[in-house]
Amino acid sequence: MCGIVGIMGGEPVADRLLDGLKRLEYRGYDSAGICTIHDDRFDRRRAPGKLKNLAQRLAEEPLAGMAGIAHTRWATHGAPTEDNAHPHIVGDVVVVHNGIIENFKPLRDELIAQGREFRSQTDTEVVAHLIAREIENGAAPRAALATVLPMLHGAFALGVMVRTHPDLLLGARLGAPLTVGYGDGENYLGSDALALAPLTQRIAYLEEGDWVAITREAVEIYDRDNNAVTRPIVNSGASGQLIDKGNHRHFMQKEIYEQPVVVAQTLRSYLRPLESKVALPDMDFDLSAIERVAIVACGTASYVGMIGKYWIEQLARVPVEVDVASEYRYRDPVLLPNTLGIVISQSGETADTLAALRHMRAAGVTTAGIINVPTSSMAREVDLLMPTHAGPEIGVASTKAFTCQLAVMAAFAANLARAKGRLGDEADVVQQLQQVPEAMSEALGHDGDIEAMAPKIAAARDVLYLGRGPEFPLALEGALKLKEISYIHAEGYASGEMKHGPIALIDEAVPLIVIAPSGPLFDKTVSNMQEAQARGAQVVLISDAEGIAQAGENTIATIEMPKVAPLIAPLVYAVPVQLLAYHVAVAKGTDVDQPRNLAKSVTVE
Ligand code: HGA
Repeated sequence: MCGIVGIMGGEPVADRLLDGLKRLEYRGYDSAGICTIHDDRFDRRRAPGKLKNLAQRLAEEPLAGMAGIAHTRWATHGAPTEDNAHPHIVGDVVVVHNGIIENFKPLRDELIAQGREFRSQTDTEVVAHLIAREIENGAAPRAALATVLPMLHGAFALGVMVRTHPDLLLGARLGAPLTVGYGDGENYLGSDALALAPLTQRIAYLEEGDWVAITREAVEIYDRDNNAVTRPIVNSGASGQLIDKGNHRHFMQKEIYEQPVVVAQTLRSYLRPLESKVALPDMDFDLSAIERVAIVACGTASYVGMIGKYWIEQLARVPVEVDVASEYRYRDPVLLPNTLGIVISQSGETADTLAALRHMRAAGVTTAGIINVPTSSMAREVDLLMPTHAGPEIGVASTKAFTCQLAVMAAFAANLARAKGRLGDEADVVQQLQQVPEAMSEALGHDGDIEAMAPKIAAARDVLYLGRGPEFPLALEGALKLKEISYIHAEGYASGEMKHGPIALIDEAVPLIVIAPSGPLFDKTVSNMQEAQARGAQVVLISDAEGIAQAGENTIATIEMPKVAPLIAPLVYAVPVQLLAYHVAVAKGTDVDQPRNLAKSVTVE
């Protein structure tokens, strides 16, 4: 979601701020802006739409100045227009904000009653007014910020500058990430280390409630009680190079193709092949004491949770419940003793999942996290971090993060099963998991077949996906992927559910994508598929050679997968499901990497 970059610099900042925004582009946004301080005045350029529009504005009217803040906005309050784009200037104060000020309405009413005028529909503008009001009443910038922060409810990362103090850059965070970068005669503020990578590798991650005063010479960090605190300065290791697409047309395609490598990389840290063991990172609690598991995640990650439920219950016989994070704490879940709470998130900053994690921790539950960004809020707050090693994922539609999360989930399920004395042949499990990268490569080998049949799906208005067992959540993932990037309406169903309603939707115009590896559930899935075929369904069957030989007749296409053990089938069958969505989107000409209305790191509730 939106990105913040700030530079208190020794050289002109506008181009570098724009570059920082480009590095945050992957998060998704719908407008952008930059404000600098120059000759004791603010100078600002903003533009709706992509960064190229802002770059164009800057080319027409360049911005001077050695200090400034910049922002990419994913609108939550007010349309993505130029007036609503950040930075917001009120009097001597300029503000950029990530998150939502939940109590903005009463604050705004109060400010309007005091005669203050608003120029945008954003919640953010109240922050600028509140700080400006303090400044007008004689407060110094730091004191003004410290007074205003406790008035704000919700989640925010803020960047603030005050015209009369051109050598000071302020920042604050609560519920949204913000980092400080340490340079040479310069210091920085950024949503993440990636944004600051060309400027510095020396990064401090602000903690919840922290605020910071940045000058060229120094960085002073304060906690929510305004005590000066130190936060460790770490080497971010983030690459200064802009991540590029290599030979691929889109980041999503590149990331789909990276999967054999990154899944192997992820599995490597969870498998000890020589000892035939599946291993988790060290933990200071006893897995064998876990009597139930509660998994919480959003979107694609929640389907990892659903697949994990099949695996954990089958292998370890430990009951699992899976919730979407936005519902979790509001349903007041019953958290029994000896529950392990697991959160799953690519960014580790997903606002709803983070809130669910905190809910579990407050209830005294031990927590674990399957997370791709090891410096993220969730990674730092869980009791047991189970990292994925997918590398930065740029495409908004998750692909490699999904399969790496699955790989970790499979390793976790096997560990829990062993701790419970129920794993059986561990060497066999290790061997199956080790086959994943190669089987994924083989699946990628069928890319051409999928590309060739994609136009048939691209013409559809609605598409249904069917799966059974662990392939049911994969059907949900297939439908979500297609919706996200091709804007075609799609739904996933447990194949046995078809005749309880969805079969009414079937006619020749509705393609039915059936995910059915041969194995114990195959015949039942095929019966459901044939019931739909009898009613005119246009079936695409994704199966192995055996399954296709048995049931591939009367389909509009078959996609052949290697024959794999049921445990690893969801990892392997994820590949054609992703490729299908990708090629359909390409055939439709949509913006694959930055689909409309979507954001990558969803830092608002
Ligand atoms: N609520 C603010 C900022 C939105 C945001 O954080 N997006 O990711 C706005 O709507 O401008």
